[in-house]
Amino acid sequence: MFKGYFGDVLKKDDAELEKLIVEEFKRENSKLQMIASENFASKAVLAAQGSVLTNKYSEGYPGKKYYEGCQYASEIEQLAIDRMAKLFHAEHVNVQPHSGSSANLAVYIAVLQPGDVVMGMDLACGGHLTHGAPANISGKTYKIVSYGVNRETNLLDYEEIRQLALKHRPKLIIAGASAYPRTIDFKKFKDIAVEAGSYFMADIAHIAGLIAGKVHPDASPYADFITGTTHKTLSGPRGGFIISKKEFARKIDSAVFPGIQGGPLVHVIAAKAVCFKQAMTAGFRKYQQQVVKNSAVLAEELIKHGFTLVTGGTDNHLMLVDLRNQNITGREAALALDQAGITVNKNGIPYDTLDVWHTSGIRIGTPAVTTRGMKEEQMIEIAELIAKALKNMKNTAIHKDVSKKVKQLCKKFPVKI
Ligand code: DSN
Repeated sequence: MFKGYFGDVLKKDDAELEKLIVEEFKRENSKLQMIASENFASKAVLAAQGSVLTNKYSEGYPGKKYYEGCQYASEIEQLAIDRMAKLFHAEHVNVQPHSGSSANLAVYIAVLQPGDVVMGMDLACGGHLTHGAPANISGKTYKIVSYGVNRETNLLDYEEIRQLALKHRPKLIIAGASAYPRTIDFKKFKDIAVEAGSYFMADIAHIAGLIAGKVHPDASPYADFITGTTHKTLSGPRGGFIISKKEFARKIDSAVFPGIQGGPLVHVIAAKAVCFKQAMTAGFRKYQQQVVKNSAVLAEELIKHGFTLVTGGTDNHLMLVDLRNQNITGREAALALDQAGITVNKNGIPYDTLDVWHTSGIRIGTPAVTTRGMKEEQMIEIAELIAKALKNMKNTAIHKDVSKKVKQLCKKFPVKI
């Protein structure tokens, strides 16, 4: 039976909570986790995050902390900064953002004034909430000009983005997405930003691991600011980061603290340091290559089973399945798959006519199953299981069989904890 890396400690003090954590682990271990933004953190990452460092306040930055007793907290933060700088060829790094959303907000606060024009990818076309969605503080504070994708190809249309930028002259242009299955051309974005007189920010939250593993082009040579998260393809702890050119260092640091945050999460920063060390290894590079290979095979197989993929396939760790030809909604598909043991999320497709609660698509990602050690052969099997489940929505016997096969597959590739 799974005990967790905390042994019996939690069980003795809080059996009720321990049980819930064990149940969650069982859920993660016995189903195929295919939400594209999720992954499994290593035991070392979990150990650092669950350490005594959670006890320490260390407001400020290494070399200038506002409390006493910060010598080790400072060293740990500096280690995380140095490792990240090396990994991403960065001039300046801030590892304190609690999340990707905080990282984005800090950049906005550092360089924008309320009412400034900002250009980001439309959430409905695969962008992120914090890139100017009306419900988010970004959409409420700045004048947002959203770009989408081409209606026919569903690809980013750089000429259209350029025209929009030249017309609106945004102060900041954001590249980056949550549901875009193709390579993003950061150089093209930079050229557009230069021509329009804009700052350029790349939000690499989804693809940070791919970039570190050199299977997606780097944004560092082009972006004034890079934001992201450490828990997705990087497979570290849940948290954010900002990379910037040196000239913005002071502005970025003071936007994070004291701008929008107080005490940094030293235990999370320590876990980020572990994750960055792991990301420098040859093994990590191989892992990222496998993530992308698995994604390509899964996409190809789904197409063979008669599914339509947005943009016709994938270059990265995720794919978007357009379910309109299957006559089911994204919500119906995601619920059915989860019941069968394959956890994905419903997702709007570009120019979706259904609302965000129902949607016409699902998003599928390979980072977590690849962390378990699954390869091309398993992707072929997973595509078959997905097809069986979605093409027989009312057949409980088939769904039971899929669920049984998923459990067998998960047993063969256990989550290492
Ligand atoms: N919510 C995350 C995702 O699933 O893509 C992005 O922040």
